[in-house]
Amino acid sequence: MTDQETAADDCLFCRIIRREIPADVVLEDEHTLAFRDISPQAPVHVLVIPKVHHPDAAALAAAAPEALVALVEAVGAVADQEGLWEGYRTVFNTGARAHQTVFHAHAHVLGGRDMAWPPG
Ligand code: DGP
Repeated sequence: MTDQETAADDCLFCRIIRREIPADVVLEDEHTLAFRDISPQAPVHVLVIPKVHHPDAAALAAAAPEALVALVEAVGAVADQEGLWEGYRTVFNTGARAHQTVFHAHAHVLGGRDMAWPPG
C-alpha cells in the first residue's frame, strides 16, 4: 500500500467521499465533492474537496494540477448555486499554524455576509 493510500484510508474527508460518514452534499462531479461545513463560520460555508487524497492545495497542484483546476471551477459553481453573486471568500488553510485541521486538500467557500479584512 502506498503512503497516499494509507493516508486516504484514515482520512475524514476520504471517508465522506466514500459515504462512510454522512455529509450535506451540495455538488459532486467526477473530480470534486462539495458539502456544508459542520461548523459554519458564515451563512454559507461549503467545503470543496478533490476526490484524490493530497494533504493540502499546494501538494494537490504539484501532483494533480487538473484536479486543482476542477476544484476551483467547482468553487465557482458552488458560489453560483448558493447565490453568492455579491462576493464570497475562498480559503485554503495550509498547516497547523494556519488552522488546518483536516489534512486532505480543501477550499472553504464562505459567503452570505460581509467579510472582514485583514482576516484573523
Ligand atoms: P480546516 O480547519 O481548514 O482544516 O477545515 C476543516 C473543516 O472541516 C472545519 O471547518 C470543520 C470541517 N469538518 C470537520 N469535520 C467535519 C465533518 O465530519 N463533516 C463536515 N461536514 N465538516 C467537517
